[in-house]
Amino acid sequence: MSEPAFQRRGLDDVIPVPAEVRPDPAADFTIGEGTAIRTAPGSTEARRIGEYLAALLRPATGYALPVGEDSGEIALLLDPAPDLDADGDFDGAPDESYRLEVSGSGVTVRAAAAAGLFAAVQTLRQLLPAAIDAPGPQQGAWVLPGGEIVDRPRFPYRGAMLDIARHFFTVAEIKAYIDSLVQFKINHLHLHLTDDQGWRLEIDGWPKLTEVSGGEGTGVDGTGPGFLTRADYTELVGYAADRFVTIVPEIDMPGHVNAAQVAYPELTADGVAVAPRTDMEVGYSSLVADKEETYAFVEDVVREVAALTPGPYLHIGGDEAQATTAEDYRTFIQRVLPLVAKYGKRVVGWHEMAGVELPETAIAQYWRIEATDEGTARAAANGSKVIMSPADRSYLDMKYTPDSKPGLDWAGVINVERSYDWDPADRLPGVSEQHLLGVEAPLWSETLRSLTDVQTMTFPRLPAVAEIGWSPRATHDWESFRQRLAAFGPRWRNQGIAFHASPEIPWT
Ligand code: TNX
Repeated sequence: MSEPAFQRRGLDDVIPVPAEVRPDPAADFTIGEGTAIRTAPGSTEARRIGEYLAALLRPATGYALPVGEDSGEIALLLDPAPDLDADGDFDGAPDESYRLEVSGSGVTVRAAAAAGLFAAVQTLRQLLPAAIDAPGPQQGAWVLPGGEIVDRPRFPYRGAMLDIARHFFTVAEIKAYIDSLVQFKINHLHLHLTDDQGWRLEIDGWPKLTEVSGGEGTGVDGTGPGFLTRADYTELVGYAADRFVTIVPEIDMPGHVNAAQVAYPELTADGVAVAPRTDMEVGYSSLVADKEETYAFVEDVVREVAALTPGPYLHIGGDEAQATTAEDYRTFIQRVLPLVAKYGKRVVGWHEMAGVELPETAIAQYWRIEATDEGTARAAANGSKVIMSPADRSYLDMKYTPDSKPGLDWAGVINVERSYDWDPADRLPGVSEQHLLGVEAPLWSETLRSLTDVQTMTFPRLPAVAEIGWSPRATHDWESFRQRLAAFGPRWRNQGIAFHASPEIPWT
């Protein structure tokens, strides 16, 4: 029987492209029947990542791939001071950094922290043929290209956002989404939990938020009901953490609150109930800045969300508050900022929040399409970090072409080249490399109805934003990116992930 040969992969055929790659074609390693995985002695974290790697490789190889601490050709090692700086120019946070060496006798990964081993495993996965992602045994040689990779992130924050307010997605769907994202070294998932059309997180003491505004008939067109119980949310946070993803919860205020006001009329100016809304309008609802009930509500919600969230961030929205006067907006934000601090979290807000004086710990997320933004620039000058999410580049809910579906087009149509060919350090005057916490690709769900829709909008544009966030700026190259992206067609088909087969990419 002749084994169909798999295409040999290149050591730099990875997304995001690694910082340093030194191929050695004479040093390929082939994973075989007897290959084992060896993990750092005494580390339960390294062991867990070894098991994660084995679970990824077992279905397609059909090999046993035992994981242990004593022997094995694939070694995942923790090293407090791995040599990660061949160029002598690296002074960033080392947690996600790693060194990966493939030689004729095996693979050695070294990292200072478990997050680095996990990042290396994602690289290793991509170095194998696409058939590695098939759900059952495949015939062929599992060759890893020889040589050495030394890799580290450009920015500490590389995020995606999912809007589960306009359309709810289940715990299982969000877990599947996380699994699809971590392959590209995404390390934050921002969950947009509340909006005019729905409230999706159970809050102690305010049961009607989810009973009423998470129930049947909520979401755009009334087709996206559902909510996360506290237990669901906790389960998701844990699932994400196991994959080195930090959940960033967003409670959008003072605008985008119709669903809260439907459930609790005391949150309106006149205390009279408002009608549920399932249309796509924005900018019509507002919490009331000069009513104490507002802050009792906000404090309960902030306390609760902070208690459920181990990560450092709490996102308070702050966008499109057209129904709030400028004075009320300032009053409101200045009351809420200390509340977030009181419960131990660092505030993130859409950049409109930067119109108000911010503490330097606050983070502004730029989302518009304009070429300048005074508030964001001022916040950066005052020491605040910025997350770059320009809608005309990074919004995953924009259409790919004028007639592609689903999607919106208010920020333009965004093909793959447009999502790749920009740089966050050039986007706004006054906001440069050192002001950036990182990048995020938001996915709003007004037009989405299924996980398939989520995947189709995300892939292949999310990998573009992921590469901008991880890889050194000097490596940025559209021609190289589109060639590397091409290899993901069969990978995603094997993983059961829907994607937009953009004609810009020479899919294999
Ligand atoms: C603007 S982006 C919004 C959202 C919409 C989105 C649709 C932002 C902070 N606000 O309310 O869902 O456009 O693309």
